[in-house]
Amino acid sequence: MNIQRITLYHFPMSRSARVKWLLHELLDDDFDVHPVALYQGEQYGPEFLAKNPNHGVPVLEIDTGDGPPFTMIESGAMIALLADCYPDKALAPPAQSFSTARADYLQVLHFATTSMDMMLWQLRLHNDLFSGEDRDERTIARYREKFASEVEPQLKARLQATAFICGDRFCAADCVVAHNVIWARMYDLCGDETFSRYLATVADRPAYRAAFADRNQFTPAP
Ligand SMILES: N[C@@H](CCC(=O)N[C@@H](CS)C(=O)NCC(=O)O)C(=O)O
Repeated sequence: MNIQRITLYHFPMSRSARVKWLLHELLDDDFDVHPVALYQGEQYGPEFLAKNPNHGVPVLEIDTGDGPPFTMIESGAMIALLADCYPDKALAPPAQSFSTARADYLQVLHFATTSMDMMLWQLRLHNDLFSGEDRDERTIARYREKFASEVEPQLKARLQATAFICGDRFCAADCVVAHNVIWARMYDLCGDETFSRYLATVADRPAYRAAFADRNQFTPAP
């Protein structure tokens, strides 16, 4: 089955920016972006909930020209699938047989979209989105400490050894890890010079610049 057209439902700087970045890497500008007004609650409208009952972006519609488009609602799955669907772009180690490169890539990708993401989400909720009694300073302190003492050293060691997160070549996992590093910096994490160098390296990529061209439209609080 061939992919005819891809539509990404997107909000600037959010988790959909990871997918937008990878799409620019793979397809240049040859896909559609549908903005979702998260701060106005568009994600709770019936039309959006029919696409994603979890009321979040990214949502990816993959049109194969054979019936209605297939809908995806998890950024990690989108990244893994898309990188595999365009093997000529070589943004993921091939899956055909076991390789330590593939195992490491998948592990980093899933670490970034689950463990690391969970900590950043707690920071976002309690710093930017909750107010009053819902905002819990102890949760902020707990996850800041956990991120700084557990996550940062792991990422730093990798980025001191190689230019990119899984080695000397850029791969799809960089779209998630670098997005998470940008996100962490909103909370004064990942301040080390190693992360500045990493972000400067990926920021040279045209696809990165295209993906984050809308970053000025983002404000942390609704
Ligand atoms: N696990 C999902 C999480 C998606 C998610 O929570 N997206 C946020 C933006 S970063 C969102 O759209 N939130 C709006 C809401 O929950 O109402 C993924 O990574 O795709």
